Amino acid sequence: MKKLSLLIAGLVMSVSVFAQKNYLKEPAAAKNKRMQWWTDDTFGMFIHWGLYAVPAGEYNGKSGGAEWIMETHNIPTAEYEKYAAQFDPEKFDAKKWVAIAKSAGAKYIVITSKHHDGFSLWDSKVTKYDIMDATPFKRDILKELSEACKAAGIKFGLYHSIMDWHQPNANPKQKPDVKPDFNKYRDEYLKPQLAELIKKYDPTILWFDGEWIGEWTEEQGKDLYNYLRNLKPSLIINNRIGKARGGMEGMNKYQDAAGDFGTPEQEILKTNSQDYWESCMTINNNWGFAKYDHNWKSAQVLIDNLVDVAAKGGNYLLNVGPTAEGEIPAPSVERLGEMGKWLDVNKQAIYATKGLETYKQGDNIRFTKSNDGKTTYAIFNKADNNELVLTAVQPKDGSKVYMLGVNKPLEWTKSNGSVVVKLPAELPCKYAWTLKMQSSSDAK
Ligand code: H79
Repeated sequence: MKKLSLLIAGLVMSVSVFAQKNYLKEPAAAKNKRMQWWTDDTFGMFIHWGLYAVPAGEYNGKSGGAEWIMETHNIPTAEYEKYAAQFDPEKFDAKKWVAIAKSAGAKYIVITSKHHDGFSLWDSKVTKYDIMDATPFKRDILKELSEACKAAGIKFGLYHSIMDWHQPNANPKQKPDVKPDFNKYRDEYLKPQLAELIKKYDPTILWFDGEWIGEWTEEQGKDLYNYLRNLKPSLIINNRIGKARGGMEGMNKYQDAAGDFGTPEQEILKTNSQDYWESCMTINNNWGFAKYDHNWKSAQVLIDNLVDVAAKGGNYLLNVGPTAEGEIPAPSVERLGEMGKWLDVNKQAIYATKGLETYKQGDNIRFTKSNDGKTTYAIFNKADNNELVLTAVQPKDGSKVYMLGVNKPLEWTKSNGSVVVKLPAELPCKYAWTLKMQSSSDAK
């Protein structure tokens, strides 16, 4: 009898092991297909929101930190937990946030389900340290946002921190008298939370962070990657699920790493890359809301960045840090609005395009190409004498050259290897302009 039950148990185990697919061996063609929407979408909105919005970068009269404030000011857990009782964002309106993203031209959203502080923005069954049990707000933020995204045709993604300052088993500092058991945290907390998130909110992207802690290994990252893809095969997962990124530059420093894309943080790759990558950046200096931080990048800089990223073949994930009242700060909304207006005119040159090997000419011109390769776009933010001189990439002989947003084709001439395009007297937008032409055969 004992033997028989052992045999059955063995059989069940091998069947379930057998049913687990190894997604680390995914063929390139399958990966490319899975990544297609993400590459085509190019522009996403990152949202850092949690209890840290309450102190908003100030503790005991001292400024500093934002989403890292617990660490920056060494706030004891019992003290930090009290912010939960004050988290009551009455102005939170998921539809409004999604409308802001949409009118900015962002095609996907990535929001912090849990940042390093360990607080969960959804109704999690494995903890009371979440929006339903610990705050007076008692509304499931991820549920409202995921539904608003679905209704608006915006893809929904989640940022999730591996590092957790609140879980005693994950943080040696948390309770000095308790010996942390990281594997227990991983198996009984982290993984069940991620399974909950996939089941309840159907995210398209999982964006990990806080992977640099000593307890986490590439091996565990690979296991987690397979576990998650088996739960939802179409998931797109960043490279911070493992240990492969080389510092803030974000690209993998070794082959066969877990994860689908590189994650440069607060910087853009120096050149075009054929690997999948996404540059994440803040609009001011901080990710979470910080009341002292007024260092807003201009719309010009944000649009230049988006163009630069697209020309180098990447994605741009631009962050907002909403307030404890539930609002995206007005300076962010304004700039996102400018980006949206610009994209309305120039979207063809950004979405569903690829970067070129020759992705630039000087500082002021960037090139992209339609996915089918037939159309080349030259995007420029400065031109002298009402003309643009193209040397690095040129139109095919006989091609018409248009400016996006202008109906009539532009006059152009070619002499001594230079193409000179006469620009229209009236420009269709601010910040930067796009010339559209048929690709010449040497535009790689
Ligand atoms: O969520 C936002 C920030 O809170 C988080 N990432 C973005 C998306 C972030 N965490 N830390 N940092 C940013 C900066 C930390 C850098 C370091 Fe390191 C961690 C220095 C040493 C350990 C980076 C990771 C460089 C080496 C490992």
